[in-house]
Amino acid sequence: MRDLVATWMRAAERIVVLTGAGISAESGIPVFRGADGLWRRYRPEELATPEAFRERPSLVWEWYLWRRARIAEARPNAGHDALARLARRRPGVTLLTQNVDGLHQRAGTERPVELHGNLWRVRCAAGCGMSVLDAHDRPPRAELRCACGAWLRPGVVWFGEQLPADAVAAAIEAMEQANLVLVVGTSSVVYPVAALPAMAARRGARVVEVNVEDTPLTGAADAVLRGPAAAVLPALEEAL
Ligand code: BJW
Repeated sequence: MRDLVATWMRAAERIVVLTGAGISAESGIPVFRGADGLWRRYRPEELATPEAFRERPSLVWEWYLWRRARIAEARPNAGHDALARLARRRPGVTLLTQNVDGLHQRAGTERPVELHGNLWRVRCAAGCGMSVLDAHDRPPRAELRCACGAWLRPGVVWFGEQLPADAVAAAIEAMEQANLVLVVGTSSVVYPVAALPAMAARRGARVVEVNVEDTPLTGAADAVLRGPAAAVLPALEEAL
């Protein structure tokens, strides 16, 4: 199966890679869903909402600062590295990510399209326009209040919020032009991102899933590479 996918990739002029939390799993970053997805007794779905932040901003910040600390200690893994090399070697590769951890950038991928924001960004929760990217090598900002007095919030997309319009536009354009879509380490249950591969498939693109288990996308994929991204992606690169 891997050699067949490599053949498709060699022939594809435009490749879109769509990643989710699974690609960072082997860097030690917990995924959202499943047994490892819990933080204390909360499910991510209970914390990643504007309502949770309105009701308990300190608790939500505590979760994000805990995640920042884990991510700061983590390193990009062989899967991130393989994708960064792929994008450097092949001009027609676009990397879309749902991840907010910044590990693709740290692996050397320039400007991945961040569909759910970035956890190192903070912005004013009241929308005064303040938005800043904290440095990765410094401790997270202790001051969680904006100069206007409102709370600062993580610059990520919570349930019920719109995705950044420029990222969505870039993702749709890439999907419309793709010959092949590689969907890596996502449960494919969170919309609108979960609908993107089908958009490319309708226009004739091949869809390849890389995951350790079945997802709602699996049945519709043209090929499935079963296994951890940090092993599957370097092996695929070798076969190219
Ligand atoms: C490995 C591995 C290894 C493990 N190697 N693989 C249509 C239908 C139904 C519902 C909706 C719909 N449209 C919108 C909705 C509502 C909602 C939604 O989708 N709900 C569903 C859950 C039912 N969507 C939204 O609310 C979105 N907004 C929106 O649609 O706005 C519309 C609007 C219009 C007008 C006005 C206002 C609004 C926003 C969604 C935002 C999602 N945010 C989060 C949090 C981000 C910040 C943060 O990080 O804290 O994004 S939730 C969380 O899920 C995070 C992720 O990016 C996202 C996806 O998760 P992901 O990456 O797939 O991770 P997991 O854990 O689910 O899966 C990991 C996978 O890896 C698994 O498959 C493992 O097997 C695999 N794996 N190890 C390879 N080593």
